[in-house]
Amino acid sequence: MTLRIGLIGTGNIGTYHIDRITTKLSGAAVTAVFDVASTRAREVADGVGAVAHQQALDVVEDSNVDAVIIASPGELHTAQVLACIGAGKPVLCEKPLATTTQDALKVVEAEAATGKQLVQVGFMRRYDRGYQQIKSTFESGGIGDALLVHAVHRNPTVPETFREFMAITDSVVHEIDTSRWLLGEEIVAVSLRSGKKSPHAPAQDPQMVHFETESGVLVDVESFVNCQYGYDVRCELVGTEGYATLENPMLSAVVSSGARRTVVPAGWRERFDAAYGAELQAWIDSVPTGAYGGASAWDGYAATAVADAGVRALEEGRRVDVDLIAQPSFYARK
Ligand code: NAD
Ligand code: ISE
Repeated sequence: MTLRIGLIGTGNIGTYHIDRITTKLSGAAVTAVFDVASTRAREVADGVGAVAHQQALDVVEDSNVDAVIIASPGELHTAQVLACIGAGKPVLCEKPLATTTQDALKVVEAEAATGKQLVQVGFMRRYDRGYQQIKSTFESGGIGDALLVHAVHRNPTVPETFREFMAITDSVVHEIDTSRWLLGEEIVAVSLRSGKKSPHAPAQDPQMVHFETESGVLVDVESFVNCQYGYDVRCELVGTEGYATLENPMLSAVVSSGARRTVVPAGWRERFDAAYGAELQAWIDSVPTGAYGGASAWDGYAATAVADAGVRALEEGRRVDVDLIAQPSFYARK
């Protein structure tokens, strides 16, 4: 049976997902879309034989839509996810689940009240083979007990509208999720350091972000979103008996004149293309059973709470504790 997907937000990643569902993945078709940029939405809809609706909620309520993908700007996610929960429709929400901890909590409470998992958050790094290998090595005891995580998140450039806090809420939120997921424990405090500013950046950049986890693991993240040269994501989990490290996939290499040159991914699409595909296919396959393997609403809530603490740490120039509610039993497996 073909899963009929409605998609809200036909921008950058929304069209990337639509193209993949339509041309590369199996078991699903896009039947409805909405975007406030209505001409673009209609063009996208026409291209895949979908309906272009007048409002986001029309997508959710469309009887030809079994499940929804949300790819609109982050501040709209909560209302759109709550509408999906209200309609009893599974939803894959791009990160972040919400832009405030209070909003993320509303999603957790609404979903838990239904007694059924409907929400998955688009933290696609969980589907990257490199991250998965680090996790399986760690969980099998191959490097002992976790002590440290070193991470790097470099983007080539960001728009002029970039402000410091966005590096945390938009980019480092991925490291928040991967740290929690790899270690299997919550982050309890955040602090930040800024030093010399890149002349290419519209605001302070790079920034060093530090997390502390429940068991005392220290995580450092270099966030550098104007590095100019490409997209570079690194992660090393250091344990008591060894370490597991991410190797960026090599896209190609040229050897000439006594030197070997390899390609640095241009952006997140190139670096995580396989992960986005694996994430989407797994979600499509999971909808009929409800056994989702990706990040849950709880994970989205915890990530938002840590990001909020990070923004406060930035604004107030101090270490900030993360304020999480006790995990509802509904999310216990995760
Ligand atoms: P974008 O600006 O390219 O696309 C957002 C789209 O939403 C635009 O087409 C815009 O017109 C539309 N929109 C605005 N208001 C709307 C509304 N009220 N209802 C419906 N649509 C509306 O942004 P993007 O880069 O595609 O990012 C979208 C989301 O995806 C963000 O939350 C972002 O963080 C996330 N994202 C995730 C990844 C990842 O690696 N997982 C990568 C890129 C973006
Ligand atoms: C973007 O929104 C993403 O989620 C990418 O994965 C991330 O690397 C980038 O920094 C964000 O802007």
